[in-house]
Amino acid sequence: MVALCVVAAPVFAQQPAVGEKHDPAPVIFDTDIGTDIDDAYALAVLMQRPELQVLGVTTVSSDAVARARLAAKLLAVAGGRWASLPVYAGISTPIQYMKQVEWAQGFESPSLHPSGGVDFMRREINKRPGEITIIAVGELTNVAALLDAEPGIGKKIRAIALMGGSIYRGYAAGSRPEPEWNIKSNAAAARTVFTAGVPLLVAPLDSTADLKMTPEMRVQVFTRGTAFNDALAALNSIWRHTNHWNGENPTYFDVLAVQLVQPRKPYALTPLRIEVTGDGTTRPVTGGKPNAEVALQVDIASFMSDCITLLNR
Ligand SMILES: [Ca+2]
Repeated sequence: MVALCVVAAPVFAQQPAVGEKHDPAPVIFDTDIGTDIDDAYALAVLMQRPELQVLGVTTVSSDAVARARLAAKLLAVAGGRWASLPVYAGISTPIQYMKQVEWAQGFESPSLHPSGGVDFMRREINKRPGEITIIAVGELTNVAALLDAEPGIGKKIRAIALMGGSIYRGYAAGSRPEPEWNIKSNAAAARTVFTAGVPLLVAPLDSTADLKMTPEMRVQVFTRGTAFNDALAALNSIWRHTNHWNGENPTYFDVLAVQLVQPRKPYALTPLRIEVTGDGTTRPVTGGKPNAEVALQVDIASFMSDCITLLNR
C-alpha cells in the first residue's frame, strides 16, 4: 500500500466536542433497497441514531416504486412516527435483481409516493439551505438529477455521505481497485456528484468490503423479538437464498455511509481528490483541491459491534 504513504494525513471530521450539544442533523436517505441486503440494515441503523433526523427516504434504480414500497413497509412495521415518514420513488432504470421487494407487494400507505423523489429532495433542501446531508447508498442518479435540476442547489447541501468507489483495493481483500457498483451503475452521475463542490463523505470498498455480519451477529439481532427485527430476518432470508452472487454473510457497505454522518465515534477521513472515469473507476489524483473526505480504513470489530448494539435497541 505504498500509495497510502503519500496521501494527506487523516482528519477526524464532524465529531462534536465532548459535552457539546447538537440538534439532530437533518438527513435524506437515498437508497436502492431491495437488491443487496445492506440497505435494509443501513436504514435500520439510521432509525436508531438520535443524532440524525430523517426527513424522508428516496429510492433509485431498477423499479424505484417497488423499492419505495419496500422501504415504506419496513417503516410501517417499525410503527410510531416512522409509519408516516415520507417515502418517494425517484428515478427508475432497467430492471435488476431485487427479490426482497416481493415482501412488500401490495403494500399501500399515504406516506408512500410513487414518484417525485428528486423534487422532494429539492424542496427540503430549499426549505433548510445548508443544513441537510444526503446519505446516498445506491447509484447516484437521483443526486445528480437534483444537482442538475437547479443551478446553485449544491451550495445549499451541507454534505453528501455516500457509499461508493474503490480507491486502493477492490471487493476482495488484497485485490486491485475496480469499478464499484454504485459508481459504475451511472458513472456520469457519479462524475456530476464528485465535481459539484458539495462536501463529500465517502465510504468506498477500502473500508466497507470486509464489514461482515456474522451468523452470531444475525442471531443477536433476530432474537430481539420485535416486529421490525423479524422483518429484517425475513428480508435477510429472502436475500440469502436468492442473491446471484451467493452472498451469505451480509456486508455492511452502506451502513458506513450512515455512520460517517454526525459520527458516534471518530472515523479517520483522508482528504482526496477523486476523479471518476467513464467506466466508473474512482482514481485518486495528486494536485488540485481535495473533493472528498474518504474513510479508507475502519476498525471492523468495533464498527460491527456498534451497529449490532444499535440494531438491538
Ligand atoms: Ca445500496
